[in-house]
Amino acid sequence: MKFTQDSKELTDIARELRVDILRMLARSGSGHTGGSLSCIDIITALYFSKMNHSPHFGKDADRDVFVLSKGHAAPALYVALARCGYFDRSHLDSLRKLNAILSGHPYSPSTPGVEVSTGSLGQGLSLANGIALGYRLDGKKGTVFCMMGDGESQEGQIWEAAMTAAHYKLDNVVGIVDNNGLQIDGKVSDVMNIEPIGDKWRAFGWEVIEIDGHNMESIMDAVDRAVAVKGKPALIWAHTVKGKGVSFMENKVSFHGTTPSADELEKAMAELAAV
Ligand SMILES: Cc1ncc(C[n+]2csc(CCOP(=O)(O)OP(=O)(O)O)c2C)c(N)n1
Repeated sequence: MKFTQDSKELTDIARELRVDILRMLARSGSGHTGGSLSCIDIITALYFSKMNHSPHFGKDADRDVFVLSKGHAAPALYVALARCGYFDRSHLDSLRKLNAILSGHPYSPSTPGVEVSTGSLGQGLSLANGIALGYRLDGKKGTVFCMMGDGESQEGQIWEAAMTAAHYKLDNVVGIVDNNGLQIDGKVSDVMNIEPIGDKWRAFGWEVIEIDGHNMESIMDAVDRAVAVKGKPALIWAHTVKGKGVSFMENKVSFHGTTPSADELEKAMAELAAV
């Protein structure tokens, strides 16, 4: 695994991970494309630049922890973990297959590097809070990053957890909202509007940092700023595009839970190769 602070290099890694995501989803024929592509730049910045982690760390190390609360975007996590050496890349060929180590949603007992099982929307931030409180009790230094969806932010448990993190002044928790504007069957603003989302998190006692979630320099700067916040939790409110990186998938709700056909994969590969 290589760590880098170079945003151009990270952008290249993110593009390669997009290729891995699309190939694994096309092969599987089942899984979530749009929301995996929208969060991959942020996951790249965390796993290849900002998080203190390694497949060789023991569970009791002072490591940073990543919780993918929007668990349906598991492909984005899996390609990063594979490239970081948590498991062999050949496993990417068996996503969602019987007895495979890569389930449709992160399942910690079977996948090395997956810290907690997630996918029932709304629960990840509560898990992150619990890990962060444990870290505080144990005097550990790591930060717990929790990636949520904007559609997921309609879940009440998110807001209970937002209160909890602020109440306990969990400055070792960093929330990230992958704000791509779409959910399973339409616009988030039509299904159940969550705006003004930044004001809501602020009112719950969080520091809020608003960014373009596809600009690598902004992402890296936001992570540094969020980790540096003291006395309260921080939220990175990241504006993203569902299906980002493949023109005919961008902002298409139909690609929420569908995978590329052979033709679509070929077109997507050509686009990504041309970048
Ligand atoms: C409790 C629960 N209800 C419903 C679902 C089914 N589901 C999976 S993804 C999704 C939409 C999530 O939207 P968002 O958080 O915006 O995800 P993204 O656009 O980033 O893919 C839903 C309703 C679920 N996984 N968990």
